[in-house]
Amino acid sequence: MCLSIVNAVAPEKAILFVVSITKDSNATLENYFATKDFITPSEAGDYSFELSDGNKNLLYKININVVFHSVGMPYGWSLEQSKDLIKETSTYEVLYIVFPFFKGASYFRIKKYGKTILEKKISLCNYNGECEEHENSLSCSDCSASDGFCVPDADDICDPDCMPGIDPDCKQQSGSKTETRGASATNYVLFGLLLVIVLILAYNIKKRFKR
Ligand SMILES: [Ca+2]
Ligand SMILES: [Ca+2]
Repeated sequence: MCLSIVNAVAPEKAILFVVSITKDSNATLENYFATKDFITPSEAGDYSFELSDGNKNLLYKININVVFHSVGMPYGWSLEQSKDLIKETSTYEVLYIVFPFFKGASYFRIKKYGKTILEKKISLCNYNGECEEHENSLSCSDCSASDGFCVPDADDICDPDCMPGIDPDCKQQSGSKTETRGASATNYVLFGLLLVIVLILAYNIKKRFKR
């Protein structure tokens, strides 16, 4: 039971979609990529967001009630002065929708009242050996840990994209730096010993020549 609670609160491997929608139902898929996050809960709403496989079989669906927010009336402005600004900013909304991760996710679809307003073919990996747009180490073997994306998991991989102190595996790296420092100290001792031997030899040779 404890495990299920942990599962419920931990971010999971997911696919994030960034979408902009205008009030007159023009939708644009701005970006998408694999991430670790909490799945967007489905609610009663006029919009549905769907993920399908290569045969367009539905993998997952999230319903959302899209609310078009506007900026408030700026301080000191009259309603008349703010009218255009409020109208303009209330005409579109940027949404961040998180789906569970599906390796075979191939189509992203947006519907309004059941009618498709956007359908896009997506790819999280094209297996061509190059780490490209929409690909990262979470979704694609084309990418290494150095993919511009921080995965701060304790997975024995120090992710160079994470800020210091974020990835617990990177502590190990500072440990290896200590080892490097230890190794260079050993080098100094060896160099010192070598110098002493050289000096003794030089002293003995000099003594021999004096005889
Ligand atoms: Ca690729
Ligand atoms: Ca990375």
